[in-house]
Amino acid sequence: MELWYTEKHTNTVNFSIQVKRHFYSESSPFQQIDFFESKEFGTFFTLDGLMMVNEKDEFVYHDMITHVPMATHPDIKRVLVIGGGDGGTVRELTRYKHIEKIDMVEIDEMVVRACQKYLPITANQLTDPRVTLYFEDGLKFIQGKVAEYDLILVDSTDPIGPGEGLFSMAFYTDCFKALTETGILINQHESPYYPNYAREMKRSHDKIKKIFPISKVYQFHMPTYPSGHWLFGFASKSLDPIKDFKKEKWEAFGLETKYYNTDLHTGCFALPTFVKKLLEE
Ligand code: AAT
Repeated sequence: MELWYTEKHTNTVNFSIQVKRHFYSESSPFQQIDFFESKEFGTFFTLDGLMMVNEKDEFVYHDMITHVPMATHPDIKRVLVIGGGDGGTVRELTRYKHIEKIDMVEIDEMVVRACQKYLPITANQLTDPRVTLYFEDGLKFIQGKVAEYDLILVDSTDPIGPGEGLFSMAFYTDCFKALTETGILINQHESPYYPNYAREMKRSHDKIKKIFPISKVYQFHMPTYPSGHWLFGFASKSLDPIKDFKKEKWEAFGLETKYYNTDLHTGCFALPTFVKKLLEE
């Protein structure tokens, strides 16, 4: 008998992956957590029935959330990750030897513990001595912090459930205050393609551009997220991801990456016309 994982991408579109087994299913105080094993995508986990991370395309997301800001501001020393319980974002950050401090604030400890057990491919650097884990709501953690971080990476779920507050005006304002003068905020920015996701993309962008002098959006290809077309937001107090791009400096780090490269750094900010229109409307 064939076993299939099916996820609703819109009311009339489903996405399915054949699975070998569904081996973990628990309700945490925050969300429903499920782990599966599949032939095509290896091990993957879902939160409230939505794909978060799988072994096959996680490199796309984690390269793009990390290396774009690191190549814009190569002197980043203090970083805050909000969400990201699978550890993939932290793994990429730990590859930079000059980063001194990585705080990760994840609301759901159960996600982290399950990923350490079943997804070591992403969780394997959470024990790096520069990393401190906080199991709290990122929304609360950031309140009252002033000029503490050079980079904030919001590696969050969609704006439903515990992730909702991480798409609010109050949260983005607190992030602005928590950043240093050359600070950068990267946030999980949803997808421009299906209207149910594009609505959130637009709402998020409209808020961030009111707070940050520089506010851009960049894209990448994520096969297992709805439509495969996904975005991160790049917001900063002073640095522009294209004008201030430090190509040579980043290349001198000598990091091997599977998705990100310095051509893509500029390319990913070139948006299709329908996306530009949606963002400008
Ligand atoms: N690295 C890609 C994985 C994720 S998971 C996002 C994480 O954000 C989850 O572990 C969830 O528990 C955590 N989270 C949600 N809300 C909060 C909050 N308020 N404070 C701290 N952590 C939170 C991202 C997947 C993106 C999926 C896009 N479709």
